[in-house]
Amino acid sequence: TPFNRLLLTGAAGGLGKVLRESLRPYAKIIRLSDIAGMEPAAGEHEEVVQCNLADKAAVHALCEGVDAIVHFGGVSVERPFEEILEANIKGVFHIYEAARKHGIKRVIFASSNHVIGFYNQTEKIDAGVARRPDSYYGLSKSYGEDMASFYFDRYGIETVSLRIGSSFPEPLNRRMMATYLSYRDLTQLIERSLFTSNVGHTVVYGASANRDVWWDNHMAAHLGYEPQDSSEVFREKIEQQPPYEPNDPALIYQGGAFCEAGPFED
Ligand code: 15L
Repeated sequence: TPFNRLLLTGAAGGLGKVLRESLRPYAKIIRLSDIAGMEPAAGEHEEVVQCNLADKAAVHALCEGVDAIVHFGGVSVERPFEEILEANIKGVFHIYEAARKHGIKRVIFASSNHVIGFYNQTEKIDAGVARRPDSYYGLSKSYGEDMASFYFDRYGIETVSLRIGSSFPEPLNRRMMATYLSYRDLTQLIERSLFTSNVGHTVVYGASANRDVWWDNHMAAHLGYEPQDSSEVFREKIEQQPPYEPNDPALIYQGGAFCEAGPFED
């Protein structure tokens, strides 16, 4: 196993629970962290550390002795700005500062399709387009990508930013037929992101080999990501759902319902 110790943040989350198991082959020890409680360590190969990403000193301690960071922690849906600021914006800064201090050379950042959510579903975009964040959540992921870019240019810390579509056991609605990313394909993306050399700051879209394609990954070809799954196997089931109304953002925008979240009044 090439990595001695991987840090996985957000280990109590939907994807964190999956990655806790599926990343096991890639490191001798996985250090698991979350603000929420987690299942206790299942053996010598796990370390469980509860940690608030907004707490700089705690994040610095968390990163001690770590070889690479898989950063899936933070708020994963639209919320008032103040909450996003703590967990996602301060959180990602603390992660990169800790990476710098501890000499950690590689970060895998769970970005999101919501950094480009206001593109129309009729547009096919690559990783080079201007971002069009659809929410405070999307803005925080956009900021995280800029943080990754800065820490590479300034300090040589490499990042792969995964613009994840919709990673669930199966697509939950018609929009997710295009954005679906299976757990198996997510795991492959992380494996490629950990083991490909000279990634600099690479941005890659996280979707399976679905029929309808909004995203073009030619700029991340060096990762060699080859999705194995497709949402097609769920089509019959999903098409039993009523069609969207013509003005539903889930039919218009890549980011779907995030495009109409808020405003949040005090
Ligand atoms: C995300 O970024 C969210 O974390 C996830 O819960 C889904 O809503 C996903 O995007 C999506 O766009 O489907």
